[in-house]
Amino acid sequence: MSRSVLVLNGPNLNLLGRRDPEVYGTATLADVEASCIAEGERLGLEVECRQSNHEGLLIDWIHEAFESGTAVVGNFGAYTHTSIAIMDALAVLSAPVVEVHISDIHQREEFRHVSYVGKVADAAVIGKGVDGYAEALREVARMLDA
Ligand code: CA2
Repeated sequence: MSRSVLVLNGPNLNLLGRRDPEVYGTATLADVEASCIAEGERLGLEVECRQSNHEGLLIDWIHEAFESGTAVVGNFGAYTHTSIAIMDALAVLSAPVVEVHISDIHQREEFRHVSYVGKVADAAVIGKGVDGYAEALREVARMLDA
């Protein structure tokens, strides 16, 4: 199976490190993406990182992953709780899909407790801060090596 992984970040995550540090920490998206590339190198994964505030573009990128057999590590931001379209796009992937949330969505407002992404992901790393992305990549490597 391919060892490529697409790390997708959804709406507002481009603002990481610039607002709400008590919830999301002080690392920027660039810091997170650099740590994903470094963890990928350690794990022998070819990692590419992208961020969009647009649901349709995220779906187009998931379709690209589908066509190329690429695994997805995704923090789809608030679309996690609303987007049946993203869930449907992820559902057809045969490569691993791991959901990430920086904060613990289950300890926050009730509307964040539902995850459509979680209904189709193979694993989830929730509430571990930005270190959760590296953990999700290790989870992908474990699944590919199994
Ligand atoms: O905890 C997470 O990773 C979330 O996916 C982040 C989303 C939120 O809607 C989800 O419920 C949980 C929000 C991302 C907002 O991103 C910001 C980052 C820094 C500053 C302001 C917003």
